[in-house]
Amino acid sequence: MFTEEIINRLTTQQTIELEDKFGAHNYHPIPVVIARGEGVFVWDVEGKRYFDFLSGYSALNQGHCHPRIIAAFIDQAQKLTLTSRAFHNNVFSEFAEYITDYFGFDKVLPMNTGAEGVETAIKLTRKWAYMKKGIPEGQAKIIVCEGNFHGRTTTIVSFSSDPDAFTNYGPYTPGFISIPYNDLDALKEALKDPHVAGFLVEPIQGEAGVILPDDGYLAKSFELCKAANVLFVADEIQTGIARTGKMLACDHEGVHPDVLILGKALSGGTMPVSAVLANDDIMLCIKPGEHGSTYGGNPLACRVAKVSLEVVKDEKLAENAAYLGPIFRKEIANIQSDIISIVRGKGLFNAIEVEPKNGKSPWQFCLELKDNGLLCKPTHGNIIRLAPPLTITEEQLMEAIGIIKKTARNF
Ligand code: IF1
Repeated sequence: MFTEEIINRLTTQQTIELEDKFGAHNYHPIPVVIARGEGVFVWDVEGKRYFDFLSGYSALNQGHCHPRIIAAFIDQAQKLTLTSRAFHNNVFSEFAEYITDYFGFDKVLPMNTGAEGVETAIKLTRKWAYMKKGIPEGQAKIIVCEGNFHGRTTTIVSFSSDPDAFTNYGPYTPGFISIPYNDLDALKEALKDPHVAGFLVEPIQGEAGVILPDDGYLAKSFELCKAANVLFVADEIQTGIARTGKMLACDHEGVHPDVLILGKALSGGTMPVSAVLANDDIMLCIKPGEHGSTYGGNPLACRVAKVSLEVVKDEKLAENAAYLGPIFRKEIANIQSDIISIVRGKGLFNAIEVEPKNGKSPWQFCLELKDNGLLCKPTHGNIIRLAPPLTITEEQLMEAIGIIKKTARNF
């Protein structure tokens, strides 16, 4: 822990007022102003410490300001940050070799945000459909699941089932078939369409509220896709990189996706880095000049991403998540409280459902958790995602569980 006083010219209230005046109102944050982060903790501008149980929506699996990641960031930032892909740089090739070996694919296409990774996977799947599967140009369809969250571009919200995500953003991009999540019969039926190119799916639906499919759903879906010559495209932007107790959530069922999308914790919460991985028969459908981005594969991102992945293995974060997850769920399930109705999750990717009480809402519950030193935020309705950095120790987890118990008792 650091001891330095947090010197801030503005108080929490002053900061929030300034943000409200000059920042777009596209979020409604929990009223806390964070000034420092270290490991599983953050401190606000008044110096109060909190457990971070959102972890930047699982971008901070390695914890805040991981020393090895920050050291690599600073070192590379002082050498070379961007060349564009108009030229080669001395970092991308090593990162490409490392990450493709790490996840078992021939090639990687580096991008920046998760949404760009999803868009890349959509374009790649369509390219493959026309060039390899022989679907007529412009007729390719991609199956998606109701309740999905894959990002916020106009194409991605075109296949969202959440009105908050798509209302008044039309006209919408065609070429997507929506089926219920965790429904193999619906997938089987949709796969009968000869123009289907791919099945884009979250192995566990995050934004929908940490919705776990039945055991075997991923493996059976993969088999159905193979039988229909359709690409299985796994969005592991939130579930990947050790969050669920395995390196990938697909690993729980031994599924090796045709296309893998990574983001968030790929850079340990330092900067946007995403990546799409696939084998040559798919990836080489995109030729030079047919896709890219200014910052995609920049040396700073590649250096940071490589170290971020090394940290996950060296510190056995997946094993830690697999060990602590069941302890967390057992402790939360045993809280004698009429407001926590259910706890579910895998590894350290968990959520609780909170019943309103005495007219107080799940939002209020999060405010009281904040007052007691733990930060999280409701997702849809009464679901609260609880996802600390995977570096959390058992002792820290028990302390955080104590905060949740105390808050539930007094709610
Ligand atoms: C927000 C949600 C989580 C994702 C999956 C792609 C992306 C995300 C499975 C796009 C991003 C973020 C976006 C952020 C809040 C957060 C979120 F609530 F929006 F849905 F985590 F559940 N695939 N999720 O979870 O990645 O472009 O953001 O880098 O937009 O408020 P991105």
